[in-house]
Amino acid sequence: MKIIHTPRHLGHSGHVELNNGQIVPAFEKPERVAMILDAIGARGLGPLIEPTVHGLDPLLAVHDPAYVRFLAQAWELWTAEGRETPALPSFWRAPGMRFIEPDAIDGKLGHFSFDAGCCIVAGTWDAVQAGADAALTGVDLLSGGERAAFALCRPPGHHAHAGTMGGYCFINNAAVAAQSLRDRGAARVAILDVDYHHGNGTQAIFYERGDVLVCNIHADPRQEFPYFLGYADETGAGAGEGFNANFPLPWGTDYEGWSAALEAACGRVNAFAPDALIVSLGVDTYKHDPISQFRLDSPDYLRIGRRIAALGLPTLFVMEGGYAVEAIGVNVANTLEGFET
Ligand code: Q9C
Ligand code: ZN
Repeated sequence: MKIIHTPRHLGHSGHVELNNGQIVPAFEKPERVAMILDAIGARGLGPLIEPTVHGLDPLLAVHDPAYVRFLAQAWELWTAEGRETPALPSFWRAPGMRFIEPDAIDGKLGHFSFDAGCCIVAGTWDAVQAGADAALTGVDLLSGGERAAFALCRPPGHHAHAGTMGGYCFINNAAVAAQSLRDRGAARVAILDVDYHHGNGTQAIFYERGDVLVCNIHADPRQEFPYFLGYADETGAGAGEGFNANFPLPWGTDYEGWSAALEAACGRVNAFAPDALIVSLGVDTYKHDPISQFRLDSPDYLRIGRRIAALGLPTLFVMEGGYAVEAIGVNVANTLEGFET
């Protein structure tokens, strides 16, 4: 399958995050993509293609205009205050405070974020746009009749809400792709999110819609980030009632427990009979992931790929998380190879 990649992701580097009470180099780093490319090359997967430019309209189809404007201007506003350090949010509203976009960049950073995991540097916005273009190029391929494609997006996207960044995510690449498929005539699109963390942004964007089914397999938010969304009783609302399915699993879950949830999620996708499937592909379910607590092993990703292929749907894989850099390439390549065999 075609793999959509551009070196423009490298603009998002040198950033930091707040982890265990300390500012540390971000776990979500450029080497992740280098390792995936190495494994893909070694495995003979591909070919690699560059994304084409799709502009801001498909992003604005799921994101708030004020938020997109903020992302485009944040670095300029931050450096206008004489700072050259990475821009990391550290102020948020509590319930009872005003929902207002302040003029000051420090206030805007809080207004448009939900954690100190999204750090903006000089090349972040360019990298983010390139990542969204990768997902949209994947949509082009599916619309052109390809069975599958892999958008090697970086930074990831599934934690980003319509107007909020968080969890290393700025633009929700999977949601942008799903909406684009709808706009190009797909009646129903399913999103299967297999990242270790709940895809809170994707869920929220489609929560009141019945045309996009969102299924999430993830660590129980009682124990794990993003903590405040991803519970099993979140089943959709309004026209979207019954079109959101969460499968929270406890820390320590291995492939046996995880694959039972995958089976259930695949059943939901099947019953929905979508025209296309988007897989939010995170491999932070891996047993040695440095920030995660599941116990999947590298060969398990071959089986995951095979099970997803058995759905028999046009499928766009969109890269999300995975922070065990030494294994991320093998785990992603295994998923894609499993899908193709
Ligand atoms: N101690 C994705 O996988 N921070 N995002 C956790 C680590 C949030 C992960 C803190 C992790 C976000 C796309
Ligand atoms: Zn994750």
